[in-house]
Amino acid sequence: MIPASPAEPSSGSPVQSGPPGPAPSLRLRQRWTLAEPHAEAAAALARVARLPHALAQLLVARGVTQAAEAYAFLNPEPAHLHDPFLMLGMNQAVARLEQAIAAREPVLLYGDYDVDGAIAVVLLKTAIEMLGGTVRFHVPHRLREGYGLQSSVLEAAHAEGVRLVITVDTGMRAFAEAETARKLGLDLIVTDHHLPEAGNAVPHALAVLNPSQPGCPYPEKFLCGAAIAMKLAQAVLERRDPARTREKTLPSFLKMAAIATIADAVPLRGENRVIAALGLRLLRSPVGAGLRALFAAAALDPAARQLTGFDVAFRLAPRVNAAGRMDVASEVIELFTTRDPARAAELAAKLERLNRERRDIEAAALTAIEARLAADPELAADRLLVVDGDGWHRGVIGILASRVVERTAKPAIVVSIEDGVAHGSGRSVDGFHLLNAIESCADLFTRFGGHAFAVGFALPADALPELKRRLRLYASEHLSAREPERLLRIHAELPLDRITPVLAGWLRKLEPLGHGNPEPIFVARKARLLTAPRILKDRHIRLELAQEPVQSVIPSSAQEPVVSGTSSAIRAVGWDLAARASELGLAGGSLIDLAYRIRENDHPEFGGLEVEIAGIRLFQDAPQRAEAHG
Ligand SMILES: [Mn+2]
Repeated sequence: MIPASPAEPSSGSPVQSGPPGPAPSLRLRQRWTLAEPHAEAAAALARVARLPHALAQLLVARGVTQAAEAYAFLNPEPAHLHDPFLMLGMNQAVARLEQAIAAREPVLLYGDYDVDGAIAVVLLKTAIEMLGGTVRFHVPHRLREGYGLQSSVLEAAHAEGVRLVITVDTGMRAFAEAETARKLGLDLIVTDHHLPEAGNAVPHALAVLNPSQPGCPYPEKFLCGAAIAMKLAQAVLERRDPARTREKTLPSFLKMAAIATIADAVPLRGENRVIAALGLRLLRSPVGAGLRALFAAAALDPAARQLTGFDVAFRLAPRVNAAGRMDVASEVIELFTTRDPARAAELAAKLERLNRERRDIEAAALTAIEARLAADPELAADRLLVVDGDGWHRGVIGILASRVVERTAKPAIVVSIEDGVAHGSGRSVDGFHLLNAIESCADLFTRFGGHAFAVGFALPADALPELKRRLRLYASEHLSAREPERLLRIHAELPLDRITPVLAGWLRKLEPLGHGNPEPIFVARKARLLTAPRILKDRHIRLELAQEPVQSVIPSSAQEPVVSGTSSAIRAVGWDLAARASELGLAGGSLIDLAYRIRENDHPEFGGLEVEIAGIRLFQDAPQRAEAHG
């Protein structure tokens, strides 16, 4: 629907070549919030499961409190996948699909133009063809057709002899189109993960597969669209040959489903974590021509290094999504199904070109937006930013809005004006419900939708001044006039002398990281700079740090011997923090509080464990427990 995909970093490896993501605005204040320590539950889990306390604390924050659950979380395996037949409607869907395959009826798969929708089509298409069925598919054009099922496509398919339509990653709210299908005599199976409409009505179809619909007992409620399609594929394949499906087909499907699961930003817990973890592991073994070509284009070598959630979210997914943003997504389906390496390379090169084009367009528009904000202090002071431009590519306005939010810590809406129509896409910040804001202007739009953090809409261009006026008024009533702050969520306290290779090894078991399973950010209080900060390229800093003795709330455990004393130094790197360091007057001997991520640097000379600074402030003797300004 509305993509909430994370921003792609501007540079490659965060360790060697610079900071991930855009340069943060140094003018913004950073607010640190320390997660609830769950001290008792974490201590109990650490003791019973024999885990480092910091890891136990992270697990408890993810809802994992029992030793058996912790073991399963840290060691995902195929047995943790749920039975597809637990899904409401699966029996009816499988029966109808088997009938179509047996009768060689053509089946229309109706998808979506993002990674999730395209992979969903690929998985079901592969399964149906393996069983001898005939498939055609339709992926809507993002700009010409937009998201969702279209009656005209159903009518055309019907005219061509199609009698069964299966939607993937879409259809949950296609009430009118379901009615069209019924009138035409088309059987419709909806497979989708988007939430049903308020009131929980579901479209009238032969079967609806969606764990979020009322009455569905399926345990994992947050599968992505491709994973639901995989469940249907698995169910119909298992009825034919359960052993082969489990041993050969399902593993190959999991590779694709893992990519969709990470790319679609569903929470990486429960079964999603199992799918993502198993799939990434399986991607080490040979894959089809399309994935091979895509890895090569993204300069990834899964045989040399285990792929991470970050690799998929920031390097693979943007390339695949570029097809839907800039052009026709149906070529993605060809890429993932072709057996011809030459054709795969050609299609991957095209994705690469589209992605570069997307980045260039985005960068140029962002420069224009920043120039406008710099030139117009009144606009820049708005609590909710609305910026518009003529003909900004509609495939990138959502990403642009995310970029403006990153830079300003304010909710932002980017509007592209084209042929008298204003198309907008907005992203929000914690605590401001953007859809409510938009809904307060509902009468102005020809269409709008979204949720608290992301919205999309269209309206006649001449109504734009009125929209801006009303949103400014709304923001003045619902957003504080305080200077915006960037929120830094810290997950646990960890003195620097507790960073050990053993702990780093345990933390690696949290992979794949991503939505719902974020990379841990720790805080260490009272670290001493052993030398003056070293400035890198005028922008970045390197620090040599040692931990001063602190009263730690963290008990030790058998797996985590406490490193006593403060003699062992650890290296820290701070991207774009040179100005901050001089503002704080950092010098050899300074005492600081540090929010950080643990990094394993494989540089031949400077290898080993180090920390990447997420936030830095002078040591505060009486730390506020919950919140502090830095
Ligand atoms: Mn989806």
